[in-house]
Amino acid sequence: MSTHRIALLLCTLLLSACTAVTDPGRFSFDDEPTCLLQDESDLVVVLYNFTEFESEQLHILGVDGTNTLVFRGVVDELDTDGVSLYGSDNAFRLCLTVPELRERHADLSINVYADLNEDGVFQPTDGAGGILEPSWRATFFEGVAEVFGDETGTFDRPDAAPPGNFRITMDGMGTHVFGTQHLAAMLVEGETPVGYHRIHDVDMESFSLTIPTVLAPNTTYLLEFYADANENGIYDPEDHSWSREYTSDDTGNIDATFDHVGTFDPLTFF
Ligand SMILES: [Ca+2]
Ligand SMILES: [Ca+2]
Repeated sequence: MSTHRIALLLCTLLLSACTAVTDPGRFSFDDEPTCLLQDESDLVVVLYNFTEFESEQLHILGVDGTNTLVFRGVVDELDTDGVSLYGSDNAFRLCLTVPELRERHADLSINVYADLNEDGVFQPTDGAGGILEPSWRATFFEGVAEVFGDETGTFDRPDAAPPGNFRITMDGMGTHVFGTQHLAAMLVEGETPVGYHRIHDVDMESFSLTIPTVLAPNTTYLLEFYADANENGIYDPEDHSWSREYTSDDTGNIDATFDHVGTFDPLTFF
C-alpha cells in the first residue's frame, strides 16, 4: 500500500468522524488528500501531483467494461489561488466525488487525459509514435481511483460514446467574479450522473461550459450547478445554486443559456 493510499484512508477515517464536515459538498482541496466520501456507491477520483498540468484542461473519463464512455468530468485548471479549505492553498491535488456512479457501473475504470488544445477530443499520439496529449489510467481500490500526474500512462480513445455535446452559456455572472469563486456543474440523466464541469475561477460575466459526447438524442437531463459564493472551495447551502432541465435534440446536442437569477435551488448531486 502506497503512502498516498495510507494517507488517504487515514484522512477518510478522520473525516468520517468529523461532524463539522458531514455534508460539505463533494469536491475539495486541501493540503492533505481530502476526499469527502459520501458512501461506497459513489465514484471517487483523486488526482495527485498534477503541478505540471496546472493550467491545462483535464478530462476524467468513466469507461465501462465494453470500453464505452459513460461519464466525463472536465476540470479547467487546477490552479486554485485563494481557494482554501482549512486554510490551505494547495493547487495541484483534487478529489472528485460523483454520487451513485460506481454503483451504476460496477465495471468502471478511469482514464484521464490533458486536452492540451482544448478541442474536447483526445489526441493520444501524433501518428509517428510521439505522445501528443498525455494520459493516465486508474482502477479502483476500495471505491477510490487514484491518478498520479507524475506517472503518465497511456490509453486509447473509448470505443464508443454518446453522440451529443452539452454546452451552456451563462450570463449575468459578474457578481461571482469577485474573490475566487469556482463554479461546478453536474449533468444527470435520471438518477445517474453523466457529466461534470468545473472552472476554478469565475473571471467573466459571461462564459460557456462544454461537456463533449455525453448526451443521447431526445433525452431530458438535469443540470445542477453552483458558484462558490462563500469562497470556501466546496458546495454548501450558502452558495448560489441552481437546478434546471434541458432536453437534447435529434442529434443529441444541448446548447443552453442561463441568466443569473437570485432564486436558488438546493442541490442533491453535490
Ligand atoms: Ca485535444
Ligand atoms: Ca461554498
